[in-house]
Amino acid sequence: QLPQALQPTDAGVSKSSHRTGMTVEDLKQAFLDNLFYDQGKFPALATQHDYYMALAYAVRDRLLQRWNQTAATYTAEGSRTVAYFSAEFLMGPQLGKNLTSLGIYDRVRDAIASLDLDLDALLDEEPEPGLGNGGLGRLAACYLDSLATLEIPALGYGIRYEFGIFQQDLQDGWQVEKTDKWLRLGNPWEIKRPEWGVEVKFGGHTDSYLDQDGCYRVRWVPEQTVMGIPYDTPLLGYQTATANTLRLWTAEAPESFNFESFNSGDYLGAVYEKMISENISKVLYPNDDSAQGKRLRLTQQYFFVSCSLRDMLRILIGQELPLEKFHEKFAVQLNDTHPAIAVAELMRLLLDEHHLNWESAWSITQRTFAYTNHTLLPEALERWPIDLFGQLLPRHLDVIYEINHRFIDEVRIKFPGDEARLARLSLIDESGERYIRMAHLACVGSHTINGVAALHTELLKQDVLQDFYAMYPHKFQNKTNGVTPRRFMVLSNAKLTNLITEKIGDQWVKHLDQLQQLEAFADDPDFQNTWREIKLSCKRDLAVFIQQQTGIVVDPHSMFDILIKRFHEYKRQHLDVLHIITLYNRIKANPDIDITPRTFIFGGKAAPGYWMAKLIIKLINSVADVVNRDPDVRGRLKVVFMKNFNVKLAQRLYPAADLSEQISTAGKEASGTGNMKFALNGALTIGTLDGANVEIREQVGAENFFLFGLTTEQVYKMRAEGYCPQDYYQANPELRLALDRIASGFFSHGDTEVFKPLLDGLMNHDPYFLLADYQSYIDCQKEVGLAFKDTARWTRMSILNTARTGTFSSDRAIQEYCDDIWNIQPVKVAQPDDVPTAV
Ligand code: TH1
Repeated sequence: QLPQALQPTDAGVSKSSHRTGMTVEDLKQAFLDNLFYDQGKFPALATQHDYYMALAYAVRDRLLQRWNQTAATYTAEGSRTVAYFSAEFLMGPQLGKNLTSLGIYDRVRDAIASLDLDLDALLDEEPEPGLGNGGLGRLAACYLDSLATLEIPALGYGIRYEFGIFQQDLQDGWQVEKTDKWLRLGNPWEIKRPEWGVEVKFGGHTDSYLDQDGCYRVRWVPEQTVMGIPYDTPLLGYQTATANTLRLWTAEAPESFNFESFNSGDYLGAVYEKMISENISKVLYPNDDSAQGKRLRLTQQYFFVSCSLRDMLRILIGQELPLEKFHEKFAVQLNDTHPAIAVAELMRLLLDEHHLNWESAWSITQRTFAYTNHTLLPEALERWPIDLFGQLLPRHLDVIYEINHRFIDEVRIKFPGDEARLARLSLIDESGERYIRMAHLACVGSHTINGVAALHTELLKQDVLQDFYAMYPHKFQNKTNGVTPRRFMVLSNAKLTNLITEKIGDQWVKHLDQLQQLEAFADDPDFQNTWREIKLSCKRDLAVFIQQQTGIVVDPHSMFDILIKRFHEYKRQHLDVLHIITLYNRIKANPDIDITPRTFIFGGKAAPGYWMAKLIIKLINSVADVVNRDPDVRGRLKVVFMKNFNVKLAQRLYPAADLSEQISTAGKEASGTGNMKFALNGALTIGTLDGANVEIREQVGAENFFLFGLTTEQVYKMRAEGYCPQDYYQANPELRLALDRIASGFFSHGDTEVFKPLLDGLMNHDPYFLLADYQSYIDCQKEVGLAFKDTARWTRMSILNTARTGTFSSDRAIQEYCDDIWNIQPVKVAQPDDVPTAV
């Protein structure tokens, strides 16, 4: 029951007019009013973008009604809340998503059509909010969707980067980066909340003093202050009234900034400081699965974590709850170690600013945080040089030393006399230059540590975190990743969505396990036909788009064989290239050879400083140029590189895929989530036993999955025994021919230098075992080609993939986090219609 002061939330607000109404007429009127009053335009002057903005604001009004209702409910009930801390949120465009959540997609299409406008064109106007690199950021976005849909009170906390992930362009087949000016034309989904701005301090030194009670205390005397200003975006659950919040922080200079230098005539000095402050939230670091030991990166991490914890304290205190209840009010999830500094910051806030003793502060801290690890790659493990850390956060360095001191004592008791173990577990790496190990801070400061797929969690326990597993076995859990079917099916694949709903009703959208009911139709010829027609129609749509974007004509009847993800050697895009070259060589040797026609589609960005990854992109484009033009190929092979892969483009690709390439070296990909999106859309997977592929194969059945390659154990063993890629090159004529063709300059206008670093790497080290896995991959691809020709069999396999991947819904994942880690229950928010109307 809401207290009087909060009831109703919309007292005095105009209702059931076009401001919040849901009829086609209401929506049309809202759109026209917004065009006039918000955009200041009338149709003769309006751009497509004006129309997009007018529609976005109309939709936002409907969101705000639910958002206010949600906020009032949570406040009145003092609800326990999840705070998801992440340096990345790869949200994707919001307009279509919100139309789906509100259930007004078709009505809005009609309203827009009645004005002779095209909804698809307006949807296309929305710039992608690319505030993430890849899987990790997109996972955070899927989880926020599931939290709202499951009616769990939640806040996403992160950084409002002015420039998100760079835009990828191609010049002569090479990647070139352009800055991402996503905010240039304004962002209609966010609301700035300057009244909730907080101060964040950096630098300086610490000193000790005696307080009034004669207690010895430490105080931080910082050197620099910046303001964190929150921008809120409402996130509506799928056909619920729950609208949670994504709260992203922007850095600004404090209001009183450098008054002295200003008054002393140093105007430029003052402006310089303002500029420095604003740099903090300027740009997303464009590295996926690797750490950047830069001062600005640590500054970003501390900035958003400090802002968020202070914001949570404000909420706690606003609800008149004591500090001792912090962990009861909030469950904080650390999305990798990027926000792990939160452990030290919460300690500092509780100790220095709220004067709790160490034991109480530590107990609250440990009961607040849980840590998700997303990678086994050593280059991704974050470590900060002690000097850098101490300059920026001197007080936190003290706190970390004290945490470490107490932790090491604990280890000593559990493992007496084991000095080597102490060194391995220490929060400080002292093997050379001294570093702070952020994963260790996260492990010690959290009550739960989880991996993101079954295999990944096992490898964490045996390998990267084995000493922590020995110390705290009870802390370890697996939480296999999931993806939201709302965006990656309902919004992006309307045709398949409608077919499924016709067959099994509409409850599967929130209970994805119900897709199992499709199994009954897997062999039904009529259903198979419709299923195939839909896939073909999605492929036709993509073919049109490919031609618009690249000029390349592709055959929708060919197999669409798709590899889309960030470029990384461990993901082995170049293994796919070796397959293409092998097929091409076979055609050249025997032009009439019978092969299954394929369209190879690639997409993905390389980190700007990752030279080898950029070279692989160049290789794909070079091979594409030759293969696509060669008349001998007779269109049987096409190679397409779609530039600037992002959520928007992803939504066009998954529905049109026949084959999903998941070909990382076993033991390297923590989970993968693209693999789930493909399978859900009825693509078959060719993959290694890596990450969530293992569980996907278990679910869909081995006979509906194309498995190849070494297992993790075999990879480890081979590495230990000394792997010699040359042996494979010598022993395998087709492999040799493929590599020799690249080396000869065949794909590079005679240039024998350009791909040399790539080839030398493969021949001499091949740390990702491409040559070892080559033949197994080629053989498996042959099976794929044969299976595709048997359309009834392929269709059955496709249907079964969709039917059996319900468990990879992010709803399942989030429910597990709620039950096993956060201990949190849903809170019902009343639908607007149920809300008593204001008098
Ligand atoms: C990815 C993992 O590589 C991927 O396997 C997993 O599915 C995904 O996270 C979601 O769990 C990672 N992305 C990053 C990005 C950075 C650092 C580490 C990882 S792990 C910047």
